[in-house]
Amino acid sequence: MNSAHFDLLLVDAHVATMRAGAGAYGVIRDGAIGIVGDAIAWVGRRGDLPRDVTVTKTLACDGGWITPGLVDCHTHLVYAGNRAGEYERRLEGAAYADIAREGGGIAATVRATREAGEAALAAQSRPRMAALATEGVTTVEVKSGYGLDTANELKQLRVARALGAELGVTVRTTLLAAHAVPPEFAGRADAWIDAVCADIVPAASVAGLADAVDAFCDTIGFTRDQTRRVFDAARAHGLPVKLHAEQLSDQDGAALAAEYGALSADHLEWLSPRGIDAMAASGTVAVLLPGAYYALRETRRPPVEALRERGVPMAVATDCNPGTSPTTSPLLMLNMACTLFRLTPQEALAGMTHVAARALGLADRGRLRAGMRADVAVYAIDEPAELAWRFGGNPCLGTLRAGVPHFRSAR
Ligand code: DI6
Ligand code: FE
Repeated sequence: MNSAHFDLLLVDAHVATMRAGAGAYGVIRDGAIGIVGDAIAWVGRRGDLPRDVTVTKTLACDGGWITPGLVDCHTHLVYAGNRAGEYERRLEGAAYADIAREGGGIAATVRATREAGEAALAAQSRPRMAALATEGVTTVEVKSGYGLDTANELKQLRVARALGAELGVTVRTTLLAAHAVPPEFAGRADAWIDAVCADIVPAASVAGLADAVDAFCDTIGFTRDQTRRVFDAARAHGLPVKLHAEQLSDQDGAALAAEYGALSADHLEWLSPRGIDAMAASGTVAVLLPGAYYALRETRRPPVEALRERGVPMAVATDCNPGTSPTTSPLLMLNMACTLFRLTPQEALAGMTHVAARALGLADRGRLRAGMRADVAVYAIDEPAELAWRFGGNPCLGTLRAGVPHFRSAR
């Protein structure tokens, strides 16, 4: 038998493998993980390591916990400008709709994003992606939707991909041209959807810049029929779909998404039993976004108990965006998912690892076992539930991304 060799061996840690059927969190106490290249070659108890194993580099994890690298499966983190002034005005009583009517809100972010060159847009967005990575994120989804014309939508997607390459984070890009009606099409939403379907979806597809297509189906977004047209265009280009569904009202969007075999339906505060049935039947992931719920002071929770009962997988994400979820803390979202939405800490961590990976169509990450991509996070915590229990502060010591160590302090 050939002797085993690992390029990297992680030791001095407990491991939350998140493997199915392996008990709570798939825990292995006093574990070790052997890495070869960009993949996990071995996971088990340290005492069970192959006796003749040779190792190029051993990395000690200070008695902490190793989890799968976090997957933030819903963000709008590439944008320019900020909306803090709008936040102050809203606290003084101004309505979101009034601000929008005066040219603020999403339109303000669209103006700033259009004005920014690619370098400026990257410079403003880089700290947000870096902050996610610092808390343990190794894969992040980034949506367009603040360009709202072909050139600027593609610019957002290019910047997202470039930042991922620069920071060593996997970036999955989603075209969200059907986020709002741009000023050039004011009062002509159907004409804008025509342009999205005829020009922008094909342009993003030909450029290879979109991994999926999303839309905002709501009273202040687009109708079910308009959403269907966007989905048909995506399907014609072989792109999977996702949907901002049932955030502010019930448009039966989740069922529409399920009809198209969507990877996910996201937000879901107003999700109906019919929508739950449709998602359960199609295997569409429910992406829960407690940051937006919190920031909008919503009181209607997504139907977590019913989703759980029907076996609909639940993911948790930051929704990082300047209007309704200005956060770059995935760990705070784990806390909010439990405190506000009543997920268990284990469900929340699953929701930001393997379930989130599924919401992006990625089967090679999110659980720790041989053959998976070597994306892991290391935390200075005493037990896995601590990740959801605390809020504020960052116990992440570092990550491996495709086997490459990124640690806060030398080791
Ligand atoms: N739902 C949201 O909460 C954000 N987009 C969406 O479709 C809001 C985006 C913004 O206000 O900039
Ligand atoms: Fe969103």
